[in-house]
Amino acid sequence: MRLRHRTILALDVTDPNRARSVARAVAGDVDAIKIGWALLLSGGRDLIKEVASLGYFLCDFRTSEIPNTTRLIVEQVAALGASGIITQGFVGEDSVRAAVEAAGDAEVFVITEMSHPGGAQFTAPHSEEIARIAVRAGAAGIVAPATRPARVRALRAIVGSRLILAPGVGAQGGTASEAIAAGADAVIVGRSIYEAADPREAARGIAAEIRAAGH
Ligand code: BMP
Repeated sequence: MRLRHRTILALDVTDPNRARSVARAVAGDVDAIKIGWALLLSGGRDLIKEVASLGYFLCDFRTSEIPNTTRLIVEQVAALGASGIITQGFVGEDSVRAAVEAAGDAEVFVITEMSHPGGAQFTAPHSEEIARIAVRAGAAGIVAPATRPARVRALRAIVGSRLILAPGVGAQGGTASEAIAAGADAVIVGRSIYEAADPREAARGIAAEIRAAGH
């Protein structure tokens, strides 16, 4: 992933026309567009392929499966044109390895500790172990919570130069500048961009906040 804006759009928009217009408006001001189940189910494969053609398509079907099922899903995701794939880490090293192997040229990002309050219940106590699994399995990076910058800092010490993508900015209470200062390479932002009156300006504002913080 080439990071110019250090901002990734989470396109959690279920109206296909709205998704299309937000993606087109914002594509030049973000480094990647993340798409998950909601848009696949509402818009179908053709819409996903259309959005994928706009730039770096980060596919977030976050497989939490046994290795064989992980492989089957990740092969389909790679065939959809994904440049990056998000997978769950709590499922264990064998499943993470299966995702990395099936991804081919696509980069794999492993979720360590989730950003919502519930993420502190089960994922947080194991996030450092999951980050070590991501490194050993050859993942391109991890996903870590912008809502807990201290945890991003701790996980950075484990993953070295691998990428850290941090969701939880805006609607979930985190800030882009704090996440980046703690060691994130980029932030993943959904509602604060796609619910804004002008999504492009909102995306630019986040990138500007990161630049202004001097990172
Ligand atoms: P929002 O900025 O609207 O809160 O969206 C955040 C996005 O990041 C959503 O797509 C969510 O599924 C994803 N995400 C997250 O919020 N926390 C995590 O720990 C991992 C995620 O992928």
